[in-house]
Amino acid sequence: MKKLVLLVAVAIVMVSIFGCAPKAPPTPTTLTYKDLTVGFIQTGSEGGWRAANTASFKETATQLGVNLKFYDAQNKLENQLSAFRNFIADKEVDVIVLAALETTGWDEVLKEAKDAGKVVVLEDRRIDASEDLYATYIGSDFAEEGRKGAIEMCKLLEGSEKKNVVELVGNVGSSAAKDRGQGFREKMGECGIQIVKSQTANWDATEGKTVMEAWLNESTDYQGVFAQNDEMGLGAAQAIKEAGLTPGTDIKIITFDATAGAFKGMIAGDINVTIECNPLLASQVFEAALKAANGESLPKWVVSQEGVFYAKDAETILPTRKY
Ligand code: GYE
Repeated sequence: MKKLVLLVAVAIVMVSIFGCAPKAPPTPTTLTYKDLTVGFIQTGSEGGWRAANTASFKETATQLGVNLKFYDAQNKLENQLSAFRNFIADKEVDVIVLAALETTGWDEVLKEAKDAGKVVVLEDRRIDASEDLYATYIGSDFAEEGRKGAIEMCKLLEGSEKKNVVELVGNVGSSAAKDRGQGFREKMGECGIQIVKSQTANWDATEGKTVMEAWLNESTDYQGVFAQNDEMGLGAAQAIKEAGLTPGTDIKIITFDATAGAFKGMIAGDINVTIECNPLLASQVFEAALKAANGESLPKWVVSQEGVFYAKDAETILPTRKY
């Protein structure tokens, strides 16, 4: 009551001094997708998963009418950091979307973005930064994928006297590589799997082949390949064949992503199992970007729902796959 009286008193004074009522503060306009400009910093263009992820952003932006400024960092962290600062300086950009190459090194630019009032949404890869520096992260639980991978490798090596597994790792420092490796190691002990070799092949088929060739030149006493993505697994399968062994039989192979390439590899008998990782994240990311730009608070992590696919089902399932 006291407050109301005070307000009325102020209004009367205002009208008497200025001859007009105080203006109501402007109501913030609710942005729509057509008002939204998104600066998207992609890792690069490595492999089938990345191509599907990029395509989902370009296609969905066109469908929704979002103004998408797309930046391909060519797998260089310094390129991502400079693009981030460019988007902070770009008055048109409302939201910065980041697929981080590495988990560390982001605090400074995130603080700059916050000071500049830019919304930041993480997609695909998580980072090691304080959650109040970004609106939300939309992406997979890579550790859970790793755990699934170990469980599947245990099944494949059931009854095998030895369980020597070699690990083809993604780009060093990325959350996908770190967390898949950590998740796999959490579970592998349950059936006595040993990781006897581990090296990065940067998500690449050719590098995967080269690294596996080098290992096979040293020894052929391996029972499994834990390839952190499809391309590296397909490269390893090629090396195993050229060493006179049979991939999928003499040496079991599990991969991650479940791209069409993995399904073809499973149909060919080279790959035994692939753990799905969903690249089609754009519609969720744009929805989150719009909500955050309109001041809505969001859950800090929106986890992708993903499955596991087996060689026995590959022929039937491949025609239904979107990537
Ligand atoms: O597994 C790999 C890509 O971040 C989940 O990056 C993604 C990974 C994916 O290069 O194929």
